[in-house]
Order: sequence, then structure tokens, then C-alpha cells
Amino acid sequence: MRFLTAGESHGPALTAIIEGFPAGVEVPTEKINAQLKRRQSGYGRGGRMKIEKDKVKILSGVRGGLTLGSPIALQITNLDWKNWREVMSSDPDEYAAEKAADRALTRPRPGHADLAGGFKYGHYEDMRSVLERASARETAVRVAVGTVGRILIESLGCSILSHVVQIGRVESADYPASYTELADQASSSPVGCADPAAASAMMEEIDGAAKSGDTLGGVFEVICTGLPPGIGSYVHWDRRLDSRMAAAVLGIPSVKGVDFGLGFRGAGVLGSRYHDEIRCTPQGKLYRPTNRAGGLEGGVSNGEPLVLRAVVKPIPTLGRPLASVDLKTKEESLAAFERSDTCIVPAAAVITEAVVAWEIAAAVLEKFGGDTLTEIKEHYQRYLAYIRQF
Ligand code: EPS
Repeated sequence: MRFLTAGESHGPALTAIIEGFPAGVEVPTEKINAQLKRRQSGYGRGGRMKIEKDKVKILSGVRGGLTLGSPIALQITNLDWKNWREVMSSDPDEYAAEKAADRALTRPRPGHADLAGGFKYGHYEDMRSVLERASARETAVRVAVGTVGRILIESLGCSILSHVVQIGRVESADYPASYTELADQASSSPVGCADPAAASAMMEEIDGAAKSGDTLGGVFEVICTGLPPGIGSYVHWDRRLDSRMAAAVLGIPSVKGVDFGLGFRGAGVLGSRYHDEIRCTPQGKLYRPTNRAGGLEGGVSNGEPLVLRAVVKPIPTLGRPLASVDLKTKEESLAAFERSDTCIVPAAAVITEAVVAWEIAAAVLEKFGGDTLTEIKEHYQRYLAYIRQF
């Protein structure tokens, strides 16, 4: 199962093609749109989100609401395109070179792909040609793709949730242990944080950064429950479920680190206090009293909830820009600024849910195989019956 995306931030649309997705899965557009809406929301978002109302159009691969097994093409229209047509058009007759020159980006933003990308593709005279594709706008269509994968694993009994644990200097101290409560409280918080006191402090932190033209990063946690043991594999590095998920999550703009279970917080913990003991009930059922491994051992799911954290840096488009150089004149000047989000941590949590769902769905499909949902479910049920003896 694979996918490709295309589209510039201010181009006409974002598109994706999914290939290898099984037949017979119900893919309601409303489910995808609900995730797109979550991605757009979150305290600290900027002006662009007031323009866009992301909605998916399924162009192929689905008939009467059910997948066909053929490639699924998805499209999200950029509503801002109407304001950028002459600057971004692929059609030379529509493209207005003077207008494009007015919007040229010649003062690269430290921390963005502008300069390195400009060197690489020869776009140093107008780094808009870099930013248009490097922009996190592309994650809209990745959320759409991930939701298609999520629908598949949800139909097998998995659930995915996320919550924000840190924004700037504010950390959430007290969140519910029950995943249902955690999901409810996080989804009713404007910053996706299940600790109400920390959530208010996070919003103040965001207000402060916005006032001074600055930005904020943070940390969030994504949890997948209901995944049986045996997904992923220890036999080769690129089949480990953790390495696949880590690569996908690091592919989200601004994500700078990923860990699983105790992760970085486990560095100072003795082995005897780190690992999750294996116990057995009097009825002969294996269980783990703890889940510090985050549901993965040897790159394979072990039946416990899968727990992943990621850190996002503060986004690099600053209202009070850092020093840069105008590549037209080689004079030192301030980096470019048009508009920006102050904090995208809540959105990044939603995007991560989607990319994690996709990787899990791909690994689930590899384990259980099948061209139709019926076949996959048969294989899955047979495996669950085997696992139930432990
Ligand atoms: C984004 C759209 C972008 C930015 C943001 C994410 O829109 P614009 O550049 O028109 O304001 O708001 O992009 C970034 C965070 C980035 O680093 O490029 C979106 O749809 O999420």
C-alpha cells in the first residue's frame, strides 16, 4: 500500500493517489472532512485557516461509497488559489511575471527550507518556488490519505487518539489515565490538552508569543489502542513498526524528534525499572502490569496500547523576523514575513494521528493480506482466535 501527494500551498489544489488499498471498505467523505477540520483548528493558527475550508473530493477508486481496489485519487481545493492565480499558474498565458516578481521570496527564513531548497533546485532568485511545496499546507492531503488507512484499522477494532503535553514552557501535569476520558478532554480543549489548567496556561503562552511576533513548539502524544500483537517485524530494520512510524512522523514539517513509550524519559531509568514484566492470571492469561515500552518490543506490537510522542519546533515564519540575507543584493536584512501561525502543535498532533494510522494500516495489510475487506477480516479473526489462547 503506498501513496504520493502533489500540490503547492497556493496552487489550485492538493492531490494524492493511494494505490494498493483493498476493495469493499466504506470510505465516507464526511469522515475525512472531520479530520481535515480538526487539522485546521487549534488555538494559535493564523490567517490562512480563515480562508481555507478543507474538504476532500474523491475522484476515483470509490464507487457508491465503497473502495474498488483501484487507485484512489483525492483532491483538496486551495481556496486561496484565486488570490495567487497570476503568481502560481502553470499556464504561461495566465502567469504574470511582474506580479510573481512582486511576490518573490529573496530573504530566506532561518529554519525553513527556503535557502537549502533554493540552493538545491536553483530557486535562489525566488525561493517561493521552494516554500510553496515545503509548506505544511501539504499535510492537509496527508491527513486525508491517513484517514483512509484509519478507516481500515478502525473497522478491525483499533482507535487512535492524541493529546498535547507541552506548548512552549507549559507542560501538562495532570491528565486522565482512562483513554476515553483523555480523548474527550483533549478534543474539547482548544489546544488539544487534557489538563484544563495547563491548557489555559498554554493559551496564555501562545497569546504572549503572538504579541511579540514569535512562535512556539511543543510535544504531543499519539496512542493507538486495540492493535493485536504481531504487527511489524523484528526480522529486518525497515519492517520494524517503530522505524516505519518514526520515518512517517519525521516527514511532517517541523517534527524534530519521535519516541516510543518512556522514550527519552527512560534514559536514566534502570533496566529493572524500565521493562514491563510478563505476568499470568490464574486463568492462564498473559498480561503486563505496565506499558513503559509503548506497546512495541523488537519493532513488533505486543498487544499493549501503542504510545508515541513527538516534538515540533517553533515554526520558522516569525512576525519579528531573524537576520537573513537578501540573495538579490547579498545585503544583510530581515527574513521574509507574510503571515504565520503562532503555534501548530495541536494541528501536528492531528496530522501525526493520520500518518501513524496509515503506517499501521499498511503493516496490518502486510500481516493479514487480502484484496477485499472480507478476506482481511477472515484472516484477522483467525489470528485473533489463535492469540486468545495466551
Ligand atoms: C498551512 C498553510 C500555510 C501556513 C502553514 C500551514 O499557509 P500560508 O503560507 O498561506 O499562510 O499557514 O505553513 C507552515 C506552518 C509552514 O511552515 O509552511 C496549513 O494549511 O497547515
